[in-house]
Amino acid sequence: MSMFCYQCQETARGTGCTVRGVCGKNEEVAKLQDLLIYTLKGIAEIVVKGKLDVGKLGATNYEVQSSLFMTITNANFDDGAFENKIKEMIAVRDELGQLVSAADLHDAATFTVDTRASMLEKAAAVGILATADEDVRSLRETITYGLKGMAAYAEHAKNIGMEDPAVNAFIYEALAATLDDLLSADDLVALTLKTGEHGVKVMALLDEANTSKYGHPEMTEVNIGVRQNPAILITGHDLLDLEQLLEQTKGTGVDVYTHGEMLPAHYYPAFKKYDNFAGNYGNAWWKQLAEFPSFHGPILFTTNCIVPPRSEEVQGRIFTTGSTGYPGCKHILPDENGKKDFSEIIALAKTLPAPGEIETGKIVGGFAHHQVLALADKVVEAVKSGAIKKFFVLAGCDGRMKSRAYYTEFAQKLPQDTVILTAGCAKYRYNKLDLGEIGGIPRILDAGQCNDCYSLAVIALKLQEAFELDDINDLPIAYNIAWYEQKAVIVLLALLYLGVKNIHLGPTLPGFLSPNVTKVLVEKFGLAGIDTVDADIELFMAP
Ligand code: SF4
Ligand code: SF3
Repeated sequence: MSMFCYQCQETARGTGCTVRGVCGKNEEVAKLQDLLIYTLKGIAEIVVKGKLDVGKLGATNYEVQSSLFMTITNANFDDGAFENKIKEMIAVRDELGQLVSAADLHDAATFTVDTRASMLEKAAAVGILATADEDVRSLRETITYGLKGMAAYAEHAKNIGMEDPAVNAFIYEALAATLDDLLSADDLVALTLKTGEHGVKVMALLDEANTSKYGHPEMTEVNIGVRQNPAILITGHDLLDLEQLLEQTKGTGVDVYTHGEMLPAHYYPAFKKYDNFAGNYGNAWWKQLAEFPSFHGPILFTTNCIVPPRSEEVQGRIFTTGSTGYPGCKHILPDENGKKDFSEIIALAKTLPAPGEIETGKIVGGFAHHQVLALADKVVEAVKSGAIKKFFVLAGCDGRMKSRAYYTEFAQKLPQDTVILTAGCAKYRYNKLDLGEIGGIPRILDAGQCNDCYSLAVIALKLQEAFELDDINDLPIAYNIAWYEQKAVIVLLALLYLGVKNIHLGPTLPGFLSPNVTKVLVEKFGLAGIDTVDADIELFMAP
């Protein structure tokens, strides 16, 4: 076996990618990612054992979090970027290591490597399978993947100037715990839930950061057709990158379109002032190979998901920034004030044709907690009158597996007196269907990006209050969540921490959940997979 990775929904045979990632990640990148994670665990060990004050670690907190973010599925395929990051983080680790006695530190906190070859050799010994016990490995990886999602959201919030000391400290605590052989499976189950608790905190933090800077998302119609100007496509989740791009393209004659998870940016009041913010082009991340050729203009990746481009023509138009990277594509770094210079992208856009039309029309979104709570009276009334029988949280990620057609069919077959609450790129499976309205409330309410699942939790908690229920599970809300990468893992853990039961997760259960860990999740939380659409709808709609 040359590599082992089972962190995403597409993992080979549902058990693990062992030769090359289904995502396109090669053996070398997989191993360098393993070693980077191991190095971060070493830093965490020093921070925890040395009782270092996390609040005084300054840039290290951000560096650790963006390193975790780099290893999320489809974020970064650049082996050179990982080699450099490992070297940087080892230097950070060794500087911190001087503050504690090396005698009782784990190998992760002291190992040395200098060349690429020595990195790969070390990586082979410290990867996922180095934990022999299947259940301990499963729990350690569940926690680590949750931390990757948490770090991604923390990084976005920090880019906008906000951080939560409790989240920063927890990331070290939990990373260090994954090295501790004395922890039992029960200890690790408890830590998994604590990861969910901090998942709620980090999503609340990012919600606060985004809404305090860009306003509360509001009901918005987004154009999905094209205009005649040259244009740039921006994708990923980072709103600060989008803001900088809009500022720099303003008045240049170059339009900006969103792709994938950047669509919800249109719902924020702050971005509506830009006349060149033209609309959304295309669908979820996995449609890149089909949709990028006809866009014609440059493409800026701010976060996952990158699909390795198949043509040199498209690759030549791709730029990356933040935690993303792709070999051969230009990576844009911020200056010391966080400003990114996108002039090269804008100049390239001016030389290229306008986007080719792939569809026309509009989609409606912007139903984050503030907007839905503004409609609360209407919603509560519709439930009381029986006009709305049930809400379905159909949030999460999209992916290329054929079996995900389930979600389109599920949305189509839901009874007319139900409403879909969505967030994340999973929405593209049904957000262009015309499902109508119930008393002025659209039957698909899109809250935003995957992190805006936080909004769905806030809405549920507010409805619980409005209906004076003791248990969140007594609400007429069912959860049928699609997952793909590790941000969905932190969203799932956050929902479990909030006490949400009977979540259905698909299209397949995570390969990293061992049979025993799955059993715990089934018994304790009623977690389930998906069946056929008809069987599931019948089950969900049963009184
Ligand atoms: Fe396989 Fe997913 Fe890991 Fe890629 S991220 S190597 S597809 S498990
Ligand atoms: Fe999608 Fe990659 Fe997860 Fe933010 S863009 S939800 S998969």
